[in-house]
Amino acid sequence: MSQKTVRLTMAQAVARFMTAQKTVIAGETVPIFGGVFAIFGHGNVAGVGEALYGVKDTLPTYRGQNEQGMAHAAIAYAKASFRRRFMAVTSSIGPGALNMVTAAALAHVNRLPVLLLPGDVFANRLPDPVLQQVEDWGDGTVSANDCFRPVSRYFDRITRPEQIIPALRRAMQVLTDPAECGPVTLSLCQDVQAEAYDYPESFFAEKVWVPRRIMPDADEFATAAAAIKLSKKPVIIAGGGVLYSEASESLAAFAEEHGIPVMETQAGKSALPHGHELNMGSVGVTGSSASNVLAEEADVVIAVGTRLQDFTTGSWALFKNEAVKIVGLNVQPFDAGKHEALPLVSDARVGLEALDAALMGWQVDSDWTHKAMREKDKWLEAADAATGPTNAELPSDAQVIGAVQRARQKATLVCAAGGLPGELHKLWKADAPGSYHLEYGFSTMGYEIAGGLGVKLARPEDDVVVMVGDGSYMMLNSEIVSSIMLGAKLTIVLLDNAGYGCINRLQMATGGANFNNLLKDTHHVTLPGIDFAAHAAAMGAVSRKVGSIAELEAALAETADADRTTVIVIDTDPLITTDSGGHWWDVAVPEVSERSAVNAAREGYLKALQAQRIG
Ligand SMILES: Cc1ncc(C[n+]2csc(CCOP(=O)(O)OP(=O)(O)O)c2C)c(N)n1
Ligand SMILES: [Mg+2]
Repeated sequence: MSQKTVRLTMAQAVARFMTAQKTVIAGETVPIFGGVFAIFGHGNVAGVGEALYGVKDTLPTYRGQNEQGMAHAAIAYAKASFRRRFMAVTSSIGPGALNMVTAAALAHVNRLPVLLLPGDVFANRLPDPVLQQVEDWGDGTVSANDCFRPVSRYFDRITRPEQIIPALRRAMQVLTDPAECGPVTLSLCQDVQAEAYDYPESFFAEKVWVPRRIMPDADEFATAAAAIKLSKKPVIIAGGGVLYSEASESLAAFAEEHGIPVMETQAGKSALPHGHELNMGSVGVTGSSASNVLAEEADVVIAVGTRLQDFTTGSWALFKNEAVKIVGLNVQPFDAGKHEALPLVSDARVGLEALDAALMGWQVDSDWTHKAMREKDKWLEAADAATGPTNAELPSDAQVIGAVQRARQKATLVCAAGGLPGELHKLWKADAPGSYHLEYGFSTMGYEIAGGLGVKLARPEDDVVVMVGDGSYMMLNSEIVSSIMLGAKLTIVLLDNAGYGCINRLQMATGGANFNNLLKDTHHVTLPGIDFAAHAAAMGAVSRKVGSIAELEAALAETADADRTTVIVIDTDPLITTDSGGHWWDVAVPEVSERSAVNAAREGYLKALQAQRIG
């Protein structure tokens, strides 16, 4: 067979292949790769670097400051694009590569596509050991990049140039599959990046990827529909899958037609507008009182596109109805069948629309729907009380959230770790689908600012507001520089409570002494007094420190039109959180301790465990 070929290096083949992959967004064919984040070193500068230069006008390369940060940005880009578009990230070998492992795990947990292209050691092994090579004297095939295996959906090491052909094909299948999607790692041996091969021209033909919408199985569907029809007190839990399937309208129609209240996970929040009368808000450990009261009584829980992690299920103690049945509507069978659920493997939109049609004419008893609406009103009153203006010298996180919400009503909010996610889950009023972007699958400190950059690249028109604690800021803030370089303006609101407030509270709740969380409780010779505004200014950001909620609102209004990333710092109280709503969370308390507070907490813990549904 005489196929037309083109002689390219393996790295050039990777770059060229990426430029040929397309998708359709709003009727327009666009590149499926939004770009490549790159930090070069040995192991990628000569091979991948040369290849990316060659395609820079069609596939832009962005220089980040830290490999983990770049990968966070790339992953956030995919999440903000509802997984319809994604990015690649390339690193040198050794430390550069391993800096991406945490991000790979983040993408794995959150089911988000990203193509990781770390450099690897020489396939020919002749110059071994090279700089930054982890030598394994028991196994010649192992390199540092094997760390990516458990946190990649697909991993391959490319030791011959032609291997990249099946590897990239498999990579695209995984990146675009709604059930399998997650991080793909192609570990590119540095000598092989530079080796040439006669690649078939057809390998670089344009390919347009359209999302696959999985239809339900007839038997599973009949069982699920029958269970819902028999229910008296059904609820819907909307997870991230609702957003990725762009199923908000179908969800609203289904809930309205049948009178079923909807509650949202962290990844699912903004599936319905907060003002929708059937949107009960957050559910679970950081749930609204409305959601949690209903979830306790529910006889059928229609779990749509959710992993049902412990924050959603209150560590499986939330659903108190003995007869409760879960219907697991999910593209991924692994999730659909969790906890004795009746699995309904399907795309969320297709599944909801099919259920709607099958249940046409059936409505839940209106008492249940009215109860939901009353509970929602009660919750809104409590939430408004928590977020209202204040003159307090040290405001709460909730009061800062209220100020941000009042000043930037249309903001797209980004956050990941600390005390803020719980407060935002309860209190942030999200409107448009995707306007609430929480990384709470892995809850990675340091995702916030880098993630904000990815969101802004994916949605340049959005007013992207990042809320971040002092601890997360200290862990990873350097992509502020990238955001300024790229003209990707972020508004960063930094809540400085001088330490790890949420872990300090958790420590107290489990009977622990205040120890090693707030800066004042750490072993130190000098107590740090970090000037965050000066730090951000030094990186080129517009920055200021404000002394009150009123000043914060004014600063947010004033900087709305700033031409670059802006950091606004406010001191907050580390001890206050919103009492209303919420649910127990399983955190194991020591069985024996010399501290009486720990013993008391242990007693409470054992009682709480009795409510846990095992299965
Ligand atoms: C990378 C990483 N390390 C550790 C943790 C555990 N952890 C969760 S929140 C937190 C403290 C966050 O501090 P800060 O950002 O100041 O927020 P605060 O708790 O004060 O609201 C820690 C240590 C984590 N989630 N991620
Ligand atoms: Mg803090």
